[in-house]
Amino acid sequence: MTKIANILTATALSAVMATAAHAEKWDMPMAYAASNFHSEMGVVFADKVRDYTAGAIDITVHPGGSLFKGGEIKRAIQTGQAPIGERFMSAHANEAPLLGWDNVPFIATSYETNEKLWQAAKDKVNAQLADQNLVTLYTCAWPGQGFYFNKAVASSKDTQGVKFRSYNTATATFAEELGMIPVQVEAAELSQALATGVAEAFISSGSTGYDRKVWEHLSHYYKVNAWHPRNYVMVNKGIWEGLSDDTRAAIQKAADETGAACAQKSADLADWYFEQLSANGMQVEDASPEFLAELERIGAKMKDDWIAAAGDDAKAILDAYAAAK
Ligand code: PCA
Repeated sequence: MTKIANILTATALSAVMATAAHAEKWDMPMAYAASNFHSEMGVVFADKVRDYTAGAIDITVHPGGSLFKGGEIKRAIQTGQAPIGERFMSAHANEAPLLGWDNVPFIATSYETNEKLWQAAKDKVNAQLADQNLVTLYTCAWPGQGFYFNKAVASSKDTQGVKFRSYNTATATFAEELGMIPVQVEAAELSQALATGVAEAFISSGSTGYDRKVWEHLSHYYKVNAWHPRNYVMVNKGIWEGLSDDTRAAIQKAADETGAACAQKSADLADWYFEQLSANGMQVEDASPEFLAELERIGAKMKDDWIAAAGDDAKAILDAYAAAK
């Protein structure tokens, strides 16, 4: 009995070792907190990939900017320092304006319209990323974006001179138009920036405010739903093309399923995050009509700026979106 058990164990072990010998180990840097839904979905994706490729691709997720900082992740993948990773797409609009497609204020203010906008933008965005040696596997929207402050704000009269944490060029523009002083800070460093007074306001979803426990420093959240920016999981194009057709199909299946689950999770959590901000003492309110009207005026200017920067492709995306709406 023992002998048979030993033989079985040995057989099982050599099977595991044979798989392991062929397994490719992939490190996957991600920028946001381990407990954030994007990062949790990264782990779901890694598990599915391991499963669907029968262990051939073994992904280890590194959340919170622990392997590469948020701002370094895309370059790390382009250059093959990491085969795969996740990043906030519109953070790259400064180098490729088209990648700011999801950051144009008041164009797509719900998950449904954001998905329509993505369908209109997808081919052009993916072509742009392919030029940069990247292949997108899935994207996932954040909840709607609104403003965090350390005081009540009714209009731009209250925002003059406020130090504002931005996460890309569009949010820096937004801040400047409101008389604020932008400073770019990664979500991973946000609590520290607020604690040290480097920043005293920012725009984001309820998700990042919750992750970073911003009620320790700030008092008000104004719902605006200005846009739903997306994170995307991307793979180095050369590495992707070096895989067998079967492996690529297995990874893409994992990506499609994870993208859908992540979208659902984001929508499910959106209001829950607001409840947590309130429960921790923040005032969570709709922006006043006066403030909103100002934001919409600024938004219209930002849309024109985006079209000017991204050119005909931007126009084509907005036209296709308008036709689909
Ligand atoms: N949270 C991220 C990006 C968008 C969001 O909701 C952040 O603030 O960095």
